[in-house]
Amino acid sequence: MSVESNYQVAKELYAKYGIDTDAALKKLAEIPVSIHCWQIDDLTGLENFEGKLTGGIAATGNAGGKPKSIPEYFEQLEEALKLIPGKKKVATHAIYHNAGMSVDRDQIEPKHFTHWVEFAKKMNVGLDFNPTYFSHPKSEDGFTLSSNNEEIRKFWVEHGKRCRKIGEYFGRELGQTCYTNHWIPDGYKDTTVDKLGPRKILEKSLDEIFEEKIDPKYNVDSVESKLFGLGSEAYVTGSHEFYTNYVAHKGNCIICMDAGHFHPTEVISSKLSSYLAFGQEIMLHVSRPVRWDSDHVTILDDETKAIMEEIKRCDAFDKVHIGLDFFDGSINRIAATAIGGRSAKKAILLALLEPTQELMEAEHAGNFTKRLALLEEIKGLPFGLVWAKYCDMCGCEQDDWIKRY
Ligand code: RNT
Ligand code: ZN
Repeated sequence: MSVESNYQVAKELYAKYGIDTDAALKKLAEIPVSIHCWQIDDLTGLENFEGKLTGGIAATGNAGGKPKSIPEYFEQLEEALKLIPGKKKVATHAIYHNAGMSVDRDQIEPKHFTHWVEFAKKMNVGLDFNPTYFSHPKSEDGFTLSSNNEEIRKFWVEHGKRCRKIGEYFGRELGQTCYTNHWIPDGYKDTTVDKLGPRKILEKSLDEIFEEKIDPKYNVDSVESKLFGLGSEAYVTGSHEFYTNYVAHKGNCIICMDAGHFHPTEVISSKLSSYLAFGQEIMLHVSRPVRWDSDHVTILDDETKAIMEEIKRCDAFDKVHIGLDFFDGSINRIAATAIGGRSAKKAILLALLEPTQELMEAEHAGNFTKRLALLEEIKGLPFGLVWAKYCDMCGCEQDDWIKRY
């Protein structure tokens, strides 16, 4: 049985439910997934290969093959990207500049990131960006943008400002908007008395960083909240409520939600519509928390499927920007990047193959029996055959690649 004849069978079966698989494949090809660059090297960065990861996040595991040089790093990233079919962006981080330790974070400039533009052009991908407010001596006491030490706060404000200019440079060079995501590790380990103080400082720092208007054609900023980190279990300055209010009041940036940054039974899929109701754009870090913010590789699990379904149901693929964020050092890092990217794409395809219109009509008519019955029956449709066709269309291996790892 060939991919094509299998696809024809699938096409017929989906058509019975009113689903046009050709249209779904066409739409899938237009939706970019932003692949984070840091699974390849456990978030070490190119700034300092001996650098230590701090900020309350951790890549555990010691699988071999971690890149030891800049060329090796890009070779591996390229290999991973080739295993992910369809449209992609790459999200890079400030510590992936090419100036070594001689240029501090408050001095970085677009010229230190030309290698990323070259790589993006070669791979035909867009770029997203992230300031690195961690893994640095000036973040060691646990506070950056919300620090009450003015020298430290200023240093990180300067970093944030410069990162937006790098985002703008990426956007201009590649002709597509760069989403620059600001995540800070700030918080306290134990019972916190002054919870308001650091948040007022953070507000001021963000106001300063976002003061300069940058054309949203080139750069849009997002702010990423968190519930807790290692060493900031009791209090995190940049909480979800803080950033939600910041975004709504200031209108100078958008929210970023990471699937691993909430209470264990709290899901981001159910939050999307509340932002979309107000016309807001959203940045996502699709990750997989296992009991805590563990940053396991994204898979085709219930929440990843629910996220993509929700975007489809809200018709918001142009408003919700899908990015990945995980780092697992216990398995091959190239394969880990590929597995996460492919799983996100699969989840998008599944969502596109949903008979949403019919489900909505049933719901609006009060026919909840039909809604549930239909939702359950479509789970048996041969989605894998459509996925195989997609990989084929994109010139991407379906499963042969697994043998190499
Ligand atoms: C940390 C945040 C953040 C980082 C990246 C590397 O908890 O999720 O997004 O993972 O900046
Ligand atoms: Zn994240």
